[in-house]
Amino acid sequence: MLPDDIKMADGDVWEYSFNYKASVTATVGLQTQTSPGGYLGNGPDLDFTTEWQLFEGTTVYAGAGAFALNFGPVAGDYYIDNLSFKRQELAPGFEEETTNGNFETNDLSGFTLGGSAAMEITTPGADGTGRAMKFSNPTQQVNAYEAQFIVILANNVKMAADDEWRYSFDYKADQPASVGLQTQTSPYGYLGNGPTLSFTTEWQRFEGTTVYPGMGALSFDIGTVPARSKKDVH
Ligand SMILES: [Ca+2]
Repeated sequence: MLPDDIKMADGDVWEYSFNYKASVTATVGLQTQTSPGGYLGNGPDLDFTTEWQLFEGTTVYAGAGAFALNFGPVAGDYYIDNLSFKRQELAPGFEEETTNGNFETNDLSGFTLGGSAAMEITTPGADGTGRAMKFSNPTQQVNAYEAQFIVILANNVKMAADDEWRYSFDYKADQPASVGLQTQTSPYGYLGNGPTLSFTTEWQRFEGTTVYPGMGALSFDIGTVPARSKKDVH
């Protein structure tokens, strides 16, 4: 249970970790709850063994105020230690420079498309509730940049060499795919290539701090991905 009736909120960054083991081998589902007994959704499964393991996560479950380990199906003794939940505030001087980055409103002014790409809001979001963005490539292209989902930094801001930036998002796809990120001065203005993401069918979290001087937009280039593939970011 989180103290002081704290609830996780979209836009928060939470880090949590604990050690766990059991007297038996068992898969135990982690359940997110609004408060004890108040079902919210399902978190990851833990594969308990007789050895101590460390679980570390950063996913935010909006509305969560408690977590339960559902160990009813397997009889045994379960051990947990070093349990930690930490909410990280934005550091002084950091401002949010995405518009509707959690996709919970219909304001899509911070996003645009290039080439053959399409986008639509989908449910649920990465935390099992709320909404996420789904972008797709209806027609496989020759070049990756011929289908782009573009994130535009708010307020026409551009990264500067002496800035500090932190950025993060959750992402998954309906099939494994390698997708390059392209840095842009503004939508369609090629600046350079960012990291390549290995999408899988499970939500993953990307976190970065690299500064690309001049960058005002970031595109996900999916032109060469077969047409049935869809990408979700959150
Ligand atoms: Ca969301």
